[in-house]
Amino acid sequence: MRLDRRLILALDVVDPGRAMSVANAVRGEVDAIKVGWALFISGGRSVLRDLAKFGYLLADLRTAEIPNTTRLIVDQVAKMGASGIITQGFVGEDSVRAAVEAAGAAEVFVITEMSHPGGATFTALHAEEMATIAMRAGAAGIVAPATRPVRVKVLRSIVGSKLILAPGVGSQGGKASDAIAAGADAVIVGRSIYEAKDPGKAAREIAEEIRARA
Ligand code: OMP
Repeated sequence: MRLDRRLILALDVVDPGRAMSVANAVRGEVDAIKVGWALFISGGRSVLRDLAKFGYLLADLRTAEIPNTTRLIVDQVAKMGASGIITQGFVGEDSVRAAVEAAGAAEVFVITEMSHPGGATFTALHAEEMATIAMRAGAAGIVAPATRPVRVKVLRSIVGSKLILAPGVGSQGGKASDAIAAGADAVIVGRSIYEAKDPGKAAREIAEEIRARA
């Protein structure tokens, strides 16, 4: 993943037409577009294929499965043109490894500690182990919480030069430049961009905030 803006849009809208218009509005302002289950269920494979034409498509059809099922799912996702794929870390090393193998040329990012309050209940307790598993399995990087920059810093010490993508900015209370200062390579931002009147401007402002402190 090439990170010029250090910003990834989480395109969590359900209407495929709106998805295309937001993607157009942020063209050149974000490094990647992340698509999750909501848009995939409503728009199907074609919406993913169309969004892949905008550049780096990060498919967040996250798997939490046994290795064989993980392999089947990730293989399908990679064939839809995804450049990156997100998977859960709590499933263990064999499943994460299956995702990395099935992804082929696509990069795999492993979720460690989740950004929402509930993420502190279970995922935070094992985040270091999940980051270690991600590294052993050959992942391109991890997902870590922008809502807890101190945890990003801890996880950075485990993943070395691999990528850390940090969601939880804006609507969840995190600040983009805090996450980057703690060691994240990029932030993942959804509602603060796609719900803005001018999504392009909202994305530009977040990238500028990051740049000003870098
Ligand atoms: P906003 O809260 O609207 O900015 O969206 C955040 C995006 O990041 C959503 O697509 C979430 O599904 C995703 N996300 C988290 O918010 N927290 C996590 O711990 C992990 C993810 C993720 O893996 O993308």
